[in-house]
Amino acid sequence: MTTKIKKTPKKALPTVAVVGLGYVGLPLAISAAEHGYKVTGIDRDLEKVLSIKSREAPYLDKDLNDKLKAISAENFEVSDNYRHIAGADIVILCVPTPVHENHLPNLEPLEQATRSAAPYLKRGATVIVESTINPGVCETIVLPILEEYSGLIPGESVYLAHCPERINPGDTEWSIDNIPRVLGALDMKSLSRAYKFYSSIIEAPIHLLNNLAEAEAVKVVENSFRDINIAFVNELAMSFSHLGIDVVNVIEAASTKPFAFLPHYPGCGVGGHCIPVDPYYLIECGRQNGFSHQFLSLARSINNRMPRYTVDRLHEAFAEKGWELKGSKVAVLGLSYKPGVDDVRESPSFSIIKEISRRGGIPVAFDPYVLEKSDTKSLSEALTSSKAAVIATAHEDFQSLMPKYFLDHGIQVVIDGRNCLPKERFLTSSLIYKGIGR
Ligand code: SAJ
Repeated sequence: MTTKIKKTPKKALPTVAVVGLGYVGLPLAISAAEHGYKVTGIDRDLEKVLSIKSREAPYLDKDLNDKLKAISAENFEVSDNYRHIAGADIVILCVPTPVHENHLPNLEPLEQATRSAAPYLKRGATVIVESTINPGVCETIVLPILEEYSGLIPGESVYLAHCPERINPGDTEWSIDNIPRVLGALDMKSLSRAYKFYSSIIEAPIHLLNNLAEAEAVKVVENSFRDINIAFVNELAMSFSHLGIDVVNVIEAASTKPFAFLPHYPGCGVGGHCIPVDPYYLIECGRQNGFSHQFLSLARSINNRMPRYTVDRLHEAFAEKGWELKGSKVAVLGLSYKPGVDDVRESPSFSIIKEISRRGGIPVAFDPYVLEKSDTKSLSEALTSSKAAVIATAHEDFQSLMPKYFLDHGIQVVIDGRNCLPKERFLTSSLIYKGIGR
């Protein structure tokens, strides 16, 4: 007699909707699809949606492109219409949280995404915010919108958690799979639902916090920590240049201390959608709650000053040559905010370009990763027409340049805004070489 073993039907995985398919949302959507979830990706940028539909990553990331191509259509659909999230068990908001020109937080994209998603939320859905926000945003901004536009009751028919993103664009070692995460939520039910999802797609530990505000605080603290440390070495760079001390040598020497020192490096400025942005969320949050973050604000002003300081170095070099910056062409090498990426958000390169123009110079920009915003189609072309070159992004293509290459193109001044060139080789050449703090 054979006993039929009744197979308990495998409980279908929750369905997932990811709103915002940029550096954060797209890797997350792909990872969830790879782990068997049925994922709907939403983005208001139709071009991006069509690119992803055709299985082409909308930004430079080879690894992601390969993963995207391997995802089946039934596991990952994309749309620019929020009605496609209807029925999703989990809805994850991964939209940008930038700052306005005046550095005040701009929560409009998050508010808009929440307003657009809320009417399509099913009863019992779990909403997770991955966007970087300051303490209090979930409680005072996201929750009221959810309640008003979905008609659902937080903690009863809709759940909310915050799991701040920790994507490091261009990093091949740390990816969404192995970066530890932190998670806070409205209540235990929200926490356990969100934890179940993340622990099913992430191999790394997930650190649970007591509430939404603690989780919101973690990310802005992480990135403010980085910003103040960069400001510290930028200030040292400006100070040590008066003492003839190479600050990079000092930092590298200090790094030999096996504890209680974490190296950061000076440069022509702090770009990206995280580091120069997140501290302003904490500064404004403090201000609204009666506290003035003087230290964070000072660090921001030091880092914001570095593009101008870089052009000061250029001006010094021109003075040494007896040249006028006014009317002179200057090649600005690098537009993206860090090496190996095509992301120009908050890039200091544009402040350098603006400052050169303000002083009457003629900037000629070139970035092999950002050709559409470059003034020339090649490095050689950018150098040929210029008297000087400023390295603003430490792309690999630039790090290998030697003095002869510059001299052969008529360049006699090199300002190394990322201290990425072999200083000794340049100092022994006929070029004037100046770094940032070296
Ligand atoms: N920078 C310096 N000196 C430094 C480090 C960075 O001037 O010592 C400048 C870079 O040139 C760049 C900007 O700061 O213009 C930001 O550089 P970043 O390496 O911090 O790159 P991001 O913005 O991609 O930061 C991300 C962040 N990840 C998340 O927010 C999830 C950040 O938390 C990480 O610490 C960082 O990657 C990292 O460690 O690479």
